Amino acid sequence: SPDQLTELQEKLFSESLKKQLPIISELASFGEVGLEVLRQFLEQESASPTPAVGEAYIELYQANSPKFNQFLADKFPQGVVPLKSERNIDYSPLQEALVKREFQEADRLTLLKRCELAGEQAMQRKWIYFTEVENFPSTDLKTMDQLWYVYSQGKFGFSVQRKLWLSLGKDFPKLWEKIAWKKGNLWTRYPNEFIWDLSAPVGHLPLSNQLRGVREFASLLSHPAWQE
Ligand code: UYC
Repeated sequence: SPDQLTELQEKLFSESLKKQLPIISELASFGEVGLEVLRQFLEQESASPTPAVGEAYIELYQANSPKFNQFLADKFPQGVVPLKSERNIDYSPLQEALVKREFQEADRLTLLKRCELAGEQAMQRKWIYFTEVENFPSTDLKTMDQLWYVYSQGKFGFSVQRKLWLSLGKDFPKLWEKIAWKKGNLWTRYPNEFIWDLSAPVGHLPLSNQLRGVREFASLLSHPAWQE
């Protein structure tokens, strides 16, 4: 009913993130009128992309309506997260995979982009030295982190992993359990044992392979980007 719609609309603009997310999915289920509310929300809130803004974008994108697709193409051709890079790296494939909720592809691209950031040799070897991570520009790390965070209802991203790691006193074994990278003595096996959707524990994605030790990931979580 129109009353119900008005109530949802008011709530959407005033509530905390946790309460906004279910409202967004409810609005999307109303069809055209609900999507119109999400369109307005996106226009008004896009200056500060939050996971609620990301969720509204994804709902409009997935609605497959010519009208709203046109709106997105005109107003948000690159999504809601500014794709800033100091090394001229194109983050649009990552943004696209995340919007389509193709998390395994997004994870693969996130490793690829880290190799691109590290340079030619890392591109060849397909993994990264911790010393290379120290030289990553904050801008690029923040772009990747924000993409994951905004398009995952706030569940995924390096900064989410860092927060958990700090809350566990920088104890990696505890972190592995918490984000389901290890169960007891058993490493979670790539790729099939990882959870490639939003039912995963907070901080589960993106992955950092531990085959060559923890230093690369430790360097990533200690990067000055997260203290700015
Ligand atoms: N893998 O086990 N992983 C790979 C993870 C380990 C291994 C890729 C994460 C433990 C091998 C990704 C965990 C281990 C390969 C991840 C995990 C191990 C591989 C693809 C839990 C054995 C093939 C990208 C911590 C005991 C490597 C990449 C190759 C691949 C991620 C084995 C994203 C988070 C210690 C043998 N694993 N990895 O980096 O060179 O290759 O072909 O962490």
